[in-house]
Amino acid sequence: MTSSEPKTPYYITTAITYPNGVPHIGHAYEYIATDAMARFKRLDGYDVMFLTGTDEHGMKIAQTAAKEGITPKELVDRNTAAYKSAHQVLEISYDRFIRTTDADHYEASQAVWKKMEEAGDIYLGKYEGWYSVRDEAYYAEDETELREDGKRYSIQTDTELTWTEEESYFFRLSQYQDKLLKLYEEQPTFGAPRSRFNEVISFVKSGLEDLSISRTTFDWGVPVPGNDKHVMYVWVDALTNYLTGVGYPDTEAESFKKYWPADVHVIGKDISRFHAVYWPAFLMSAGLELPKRVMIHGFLNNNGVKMSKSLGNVVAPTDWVAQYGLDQVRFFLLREVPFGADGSYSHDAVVGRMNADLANNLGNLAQRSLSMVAKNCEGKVPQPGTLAPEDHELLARAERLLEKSRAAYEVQDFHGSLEAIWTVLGDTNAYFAEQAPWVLRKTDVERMNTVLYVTLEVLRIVSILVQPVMPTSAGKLLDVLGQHDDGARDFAAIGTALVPGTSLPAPTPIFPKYEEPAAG
Ligand code: ME8
Repeated sequence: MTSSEPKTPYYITTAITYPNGVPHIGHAYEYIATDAMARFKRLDGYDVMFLTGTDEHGMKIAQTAAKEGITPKELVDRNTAAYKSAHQVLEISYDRFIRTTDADHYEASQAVWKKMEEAGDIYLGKYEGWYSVRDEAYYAEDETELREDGKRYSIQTDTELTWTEEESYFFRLSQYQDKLLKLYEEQPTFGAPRSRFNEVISFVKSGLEDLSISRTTFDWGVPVPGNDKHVMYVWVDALTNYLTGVGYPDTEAESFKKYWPADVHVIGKDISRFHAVYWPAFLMSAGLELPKRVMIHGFLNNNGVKMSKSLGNVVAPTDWVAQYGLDQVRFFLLREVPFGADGSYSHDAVVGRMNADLANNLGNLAQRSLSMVAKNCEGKVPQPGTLAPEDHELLARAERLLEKSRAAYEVQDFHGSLEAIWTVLGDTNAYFAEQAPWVLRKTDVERMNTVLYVTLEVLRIVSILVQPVMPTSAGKLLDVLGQHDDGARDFAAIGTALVPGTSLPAPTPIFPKYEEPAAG
């Protein structure tokens, strides 16, 4: 792509987190994956807009604040600061951090509401059900039980329920069943991975009821236009963040025209229904284009056990970064688990990846080859002789990694891209051992130069391609390979080659082995 051509826009989002607690490794997983995707597209020449943020309204926030004896605004100000600082520690390269309490977001949410109302999809009705005052939540009949005292209780929270009828606005979701099924048929990759998307499709096929979209029992939310007694159901306002982030309701704004519809919403499996059912229905109703893809990732568990405060096994991402290093954590999370699947983490699994994949296969190869260049080639990229078939073969395999990674990232298969890269690193380690340049040093200097050149070339391509996952370490590797941030690190540079004679800085080890701290 030449610089005169406009870049292709690419709009990617994370879910916006509820700031009623502090960030854990599951949130970090989603941020890091989305960040890797955004960085990949930037390096591949796209004009990327990356949105993340916090979902600050709703009953949960209001309740947590009440428990702590502070206002909801005080609570979200405090906790959102913790999320922002986690983003900083994790080097999340977002373009905007949206808070749903931002003024422009109120405007966007009310505009979407009005559009849905104009379309005839919103009506005032009555919400009836078993209501827990303590939980401020309704429960379905099968979530309740009648006990010996003649009263009904929530099975989940053990709270007493009363039959309640509340005025509520409804969205005519029932009218969207056929339209949604048509969407899923016409765009089979609207939701991914397929197994998770199939669950959504079955849910829609089983029939849709109209959705209650306002509340009157608390006021921490976006007021419903024209009726201040109601605030919007938090999901209506939360989903709208994706529009606010690019300038809605100003549909003529440059950012809106450029970036909407979003290329991909990255979310976890617990919120697929909101994103793949309610959200497209709201957008169809408001006459707006639909996102191209909803990528549903799995959940991370601690040693196979669900993270929970009561078990005390919740990992703070900042603790992990302090213990293992940021790029090590980023690499582990994206390499270990295929993105759509559930995954487990443990100390041993992280250390295994750090020592085998990073310290040995990549770090050690770089250190050994660059030290030889420093000692035997005056610290300059050596001049290769005629390439042997095995040299051509290895270089071709490394060059093919760009296409393989593009195909993998297109479907958020970070694991697949890294696996392919590490396979080539394995081949390169075997090549290095077989060619034994330290022996050639005495027998055939030209061949030694060729072997070192080919090895550095593979390292250059690999370093360029792992930048989205490990920005700092890949940058250091590119530094010691003499590749500066002047275009030489972009994917377009993969088709170029190291220039023999280029002076290289003294090599420094980049991926240390993890050593267990001494006991006691
Ligand atoms: O759902 N492993 O916010 P949230 C992996 N505000 N991902 C996890 C996880 C785990 N153990 N736990 C949570 C909300 N997540 C709404 C979103 S979007 C318009 C509104 C993921 O703070 C979860 O699936 O509960 C979601 O994608 C994100 O973290 C935020 O979760």
